[in-house]
Amino acid sequence: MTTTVESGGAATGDVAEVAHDPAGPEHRRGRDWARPFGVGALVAGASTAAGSLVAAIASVDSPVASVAGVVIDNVPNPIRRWAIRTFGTHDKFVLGIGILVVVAVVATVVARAAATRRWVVLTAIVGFAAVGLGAAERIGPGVLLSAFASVVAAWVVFAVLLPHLPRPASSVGPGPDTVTFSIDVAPAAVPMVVHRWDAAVDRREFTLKAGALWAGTAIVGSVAAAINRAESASVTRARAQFPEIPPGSPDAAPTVPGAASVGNGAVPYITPTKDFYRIDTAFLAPRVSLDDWRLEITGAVDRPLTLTYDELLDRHIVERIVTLACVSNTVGGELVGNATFLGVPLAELLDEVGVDTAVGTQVAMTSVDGWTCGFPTELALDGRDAMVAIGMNGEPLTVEHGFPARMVVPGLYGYVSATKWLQRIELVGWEEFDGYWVPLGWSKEGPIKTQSRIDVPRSGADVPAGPVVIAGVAWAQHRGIAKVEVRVDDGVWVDADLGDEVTVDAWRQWIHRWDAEPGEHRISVRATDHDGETQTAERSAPAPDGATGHHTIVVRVAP
Ligand SMILES: Nc1nc2c(c(=O)[nH]1)N[C@H]1C(S)=C(S)[C@@H](COP(=O)(O)O)O[C@H]1N2
Ligand SMILES: [Mo]
Repeated sequence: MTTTVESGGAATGDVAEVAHDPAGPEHRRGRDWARPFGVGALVAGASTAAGSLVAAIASVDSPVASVAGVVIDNVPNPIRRWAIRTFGTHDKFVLGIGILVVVAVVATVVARAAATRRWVVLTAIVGFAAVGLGAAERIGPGVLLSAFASVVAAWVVFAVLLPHLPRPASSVGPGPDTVTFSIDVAPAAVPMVVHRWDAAVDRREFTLKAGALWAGTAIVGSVAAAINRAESASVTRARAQFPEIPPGSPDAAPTVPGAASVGNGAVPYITPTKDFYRIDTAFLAPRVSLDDWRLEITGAVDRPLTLTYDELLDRHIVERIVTLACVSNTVGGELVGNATFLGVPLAELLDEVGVDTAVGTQVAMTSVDGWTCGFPTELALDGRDAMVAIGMNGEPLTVEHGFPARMVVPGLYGYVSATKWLQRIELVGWEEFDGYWVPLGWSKEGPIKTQSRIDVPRSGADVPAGPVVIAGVAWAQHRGIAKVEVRVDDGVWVDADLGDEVTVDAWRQWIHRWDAEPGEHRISVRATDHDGETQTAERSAPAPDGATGHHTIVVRVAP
């Protein structure tokens, strides 16, 4: 910068601060939108690139992708049809561009206003971050980091370029190319400082800085795109190779009759993947490349085996409906979900390698990210549908749920069995090895406890007097649910109607029609499994082996 500061003579070096205004007369007419637009476009580009890079690394939706998702979900049908008709399969690309244009326009206005009111920038950035986060399907570290990266990028662009933006005419100093500034000095001498401003130099500086920022944006954006392409190459391949099981064959998932769902606002029988709870210790979900991935089966076995993805797919594939549950789920909590899983039966893999069952009494597993767990080998061989799963709800596993392969063992909590991003299965002695959570105070064995949950009405809801539907789910994986009962206040336990049982490995829905009387009421639920065991009322915390107690809600019935 060629700014020179000339003292009017009185100041002797105690200059505290120069009110700095290198923007020159040509930008002072209040009509120039070129530079604000230059800044606005860069803000849109840089923040999108930075957000996308972090999102790509974390395999979450970037803020722009989240907003696009919300738009797609909420756009009125006529507009949706018009967009598909007009843009065809490019509709999402056009939507992305549209979002960028909106951001650029808003940022342009902000940049212009910010010449005199710098707080506008902060407000706008906070606003953008709020919209991006508000649109996110689920807020986790990846989404937060991605939004943060966008914010930082926008802030950098503003910080670097705002000094070159036009100021309103009122701040114009005397003369065509000199500007007068006041400076604070101590002691109270009041000098005049002449700042020689050079329009050509300023233009060059603006152009250089903007060019550098665009170059950075392009690099960051290309890296993000490359990462996304790399993942989509693996996912595309997994999709292309996704096995099809003829419906009706014993390998196919059982069909879900309509009567498995009770409707009336209860959760869907099959949990959509995007709503499926996610629990793991991975700060960023590992992104596994199919080309590099191997599954090793080793330990106390006769013929250790290392499988590529293709080799795994070459084996016998089945699809089953299994309800996964997290040991950390509190009574009435949502860390439970039901999905169809497709994969290779674990028993057949163990048969192939030849397990020494006297020595290898534990199926120990390690994930790509170094997480471990283990469960008794006998449970892998007792006929249950334990599998190395590669598919969930008819698609390859998502990155969050363990792409490319995970373990699923019906009847066991996830922390002892459901290894995502599975890398190694090792047959070891029961005493020889403890999985990740065991030394941290969780039980070594983790059979799922019988549980039931009320989903409608919500606790604390106001309901009308008269007929009220109470409904929910109950689970006792691999034993199956035989009975669900509901109790209002201190009344008797009344049998609820059960949805069809699709498999003993999955939850069962239930519904009860209650004739509600005015006042505040407590509603409880309890389930009984096919072994005849009824859920205990005794409340216990999730640690060390799963919460117990009856889910109880309170509702107010209007008079
Ligand atoms: N690699 C890895 N796999 C893991 C975990 C983990 O932390 N890391 N958590 C387990 C736990 S505690 C549960 S409850 C299930 C959850 O699976 P989901 O996220 O697909 O619902 O994954 C299991 N598999
Ligand atoms: Mo869990």
